[in-house]
Amino acid sequence: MNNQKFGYQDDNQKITLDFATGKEIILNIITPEIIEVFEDHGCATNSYAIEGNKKQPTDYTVTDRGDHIEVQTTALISKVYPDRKIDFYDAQNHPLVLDYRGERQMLPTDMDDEHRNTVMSEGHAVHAKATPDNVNFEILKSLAKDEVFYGLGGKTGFLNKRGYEYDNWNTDVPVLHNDSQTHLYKSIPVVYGMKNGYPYGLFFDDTYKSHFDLGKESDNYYFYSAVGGNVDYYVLGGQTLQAVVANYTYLTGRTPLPQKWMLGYQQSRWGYSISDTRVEDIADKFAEYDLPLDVIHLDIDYMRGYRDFTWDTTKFTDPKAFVQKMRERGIRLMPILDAGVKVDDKYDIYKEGMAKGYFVTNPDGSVYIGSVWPGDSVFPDFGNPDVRAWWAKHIKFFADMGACGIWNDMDEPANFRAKGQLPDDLVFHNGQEKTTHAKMHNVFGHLQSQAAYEGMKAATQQRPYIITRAAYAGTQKYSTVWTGDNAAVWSHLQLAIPQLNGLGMSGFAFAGTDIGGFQEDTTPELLTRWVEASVLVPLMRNHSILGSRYQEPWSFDQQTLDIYRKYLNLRYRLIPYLYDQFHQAETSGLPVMRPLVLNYPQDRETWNLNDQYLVGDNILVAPIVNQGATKRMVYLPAGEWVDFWNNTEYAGQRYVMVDAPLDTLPLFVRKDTIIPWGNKVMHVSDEPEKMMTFKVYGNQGTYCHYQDNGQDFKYQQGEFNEYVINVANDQIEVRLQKHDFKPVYQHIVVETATKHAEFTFDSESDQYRQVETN
Ligand code: MIG
Repeated sequence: MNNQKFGYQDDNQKITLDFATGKEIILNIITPEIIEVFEDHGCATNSYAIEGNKKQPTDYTVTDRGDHIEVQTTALISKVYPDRKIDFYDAQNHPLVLDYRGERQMLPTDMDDEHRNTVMSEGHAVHAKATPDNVNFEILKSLAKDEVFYGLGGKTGFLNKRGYEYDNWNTDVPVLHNDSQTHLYKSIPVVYGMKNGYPYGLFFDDTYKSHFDLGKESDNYYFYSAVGGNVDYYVLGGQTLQAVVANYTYLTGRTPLPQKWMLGYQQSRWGYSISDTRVEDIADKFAEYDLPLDVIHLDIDYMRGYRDFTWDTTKFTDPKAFVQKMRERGIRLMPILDAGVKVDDKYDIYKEGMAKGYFVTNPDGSVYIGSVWPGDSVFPDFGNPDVRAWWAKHIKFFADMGACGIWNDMDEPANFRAKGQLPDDLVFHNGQEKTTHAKMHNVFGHLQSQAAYEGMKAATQQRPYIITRAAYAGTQKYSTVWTGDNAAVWSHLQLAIPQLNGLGMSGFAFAGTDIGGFQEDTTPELLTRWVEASVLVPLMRNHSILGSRYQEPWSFDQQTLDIYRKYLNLRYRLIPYLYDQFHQAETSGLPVMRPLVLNYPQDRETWNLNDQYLVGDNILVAPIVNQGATKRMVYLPAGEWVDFWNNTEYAGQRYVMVDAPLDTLPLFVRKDTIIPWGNKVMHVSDEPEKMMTFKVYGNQGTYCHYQDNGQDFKYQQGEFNEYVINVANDQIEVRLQKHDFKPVYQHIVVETATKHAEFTFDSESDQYRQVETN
């Protein structure tokens, strides 16, 4: 080295690089495919996204190449230069993530102060530009001509994020979500790229407000900046885009297997919970109209004056008995819980929290008072582990009531004062240390969800059902998510697909949108197309705002009701398939619902497909998302595909035009695939199913089907069954490959295009006997 100061120390997968100027940079080798880049800016280094030690013993070399230092694993090569630039390549030397050698060229603006005021006086928004002087650091990476971007959680816009800028700052956005909103309720700072077709990921583990510009400002670079925190990002490698996503979920955690009924249909509306009779009326209507249902959600009205952990007994005479009564009808109740706690000296939660110092304070030490539904409200300091334990303990109130889970809302946190936010300088805990709201804001919902998850788990020993609106990277370990207050407009049905695919790529295998649209008045056609589009969306919930036109399945005409019922029935038939996918997702770390690019990254046609999705590898959904459309173009990727409705076979890697009258969702199954086909039911039962059907699409196939008790954690001790169905050369085989969950299907039916084969369980041999074929 000609420059003496440029050098490194190598300490057990941690390579510390020294430069002539500036701070040291640490390359931390987590696995062969994951390298962390760290530069200390004096901030706490604990992570809320990554739990436990993810570092695996990894072979690597560090070599001084004269003009640069090279750190190499079997999968990644990083080259560090004396001018502090770092470049990452895959093992074949394909460039993945290269520092940009140049300065930012801000977009020209013709705006001066005077004109800014003129423009704003009419009500136009004038966005502040991200500039180097209002952030702590910027990281610029070079951009290739064909580079595409995915991920970032549930941001607005299309699937491919190239050409847009985004912020990470959890925000309640009660107005129409459109492409110009750079941030909504969640901040998931992971971005996946493909450079010349080679995949990589970048995860910036920083909870402070941050910004991505993914080729909006320039065709030559993209950049990330943040207003606080350390430079701390992970370069994710992997042979395929799937491997890169799996590396991200390895780091931040995987969506746990849900209870099976969570995959059932759910009905919600702000206003149902004004009384037990109103809720019961909804349940009655589902029965009357022969519509399956698993959960009714209770919005804020069930509470006593919007106080958390209370139930208004003037509206619900005996809440516990009521929950039980509904449960006996096969319906579970899911209460909402808000972040803000009512200021009220006669309210135990407030009193306890005040006495223990559990609420967020102003810099002068006084408790900060904001405003939410209950009026003056205080905010739990969820960064303090004692506060989480306290909150978790109170969650038992709902568990004892028999509630099926917790729906966390307003946990950005939202505030009706201070422009909808909490002030940046409020005092929070980060573990035992004190810090500010600016640091803890983006993990508020994450930590509230963690507390709810832990409280429910301790109280019930079952897999908790938590839904949250706000989230950070890693929240998927604790909670499912919905995309917040969408609206009953066609553009939001269109938005739902890239949004949910983006969430899936960002670790959230369990997500959904408000079917029908939350705000504004839906139409029969929009509602119909929305329920069709959601038939395989993991979280299937219809929800709407108080005062909007009713959008229960029976709210319109007979045709709307009949089509709605058709898709709810289809959903329940496919729950075993979805459940199998969730079981796989927990080990693979891949989403259940996914964009085609995740499975076919080599096929450029998939790079910008916004209106289709895959469920696992074998089902392709291509919903109608335009008013009046009764046909659409569907892209079928490589392989052969079978039309679910009429068995027409198509060769893939081409577009096909398909008919889609109002009652038809274009749906395709990969040829030579077996799909489990559940029984026709009105609710997911607590009792194990006695029979299962498997349908063969094409002429052959093999499938492994998973079964457990659908409720608790015993499956983690191996208490589950695996059935292998094999169809080849006209032979049909059913094999119980693993039998550690006691109940088994007594009957199994396998249906091919021409045959119907029945099997019964023989307990003596612990296997199936074919009893009939026709
Ligand atoms: O908009 O609790 O996103 O699902 O119905 C006000 C009332 C607050 C926002 C949630 C929405 C819920 C509503 N809440």
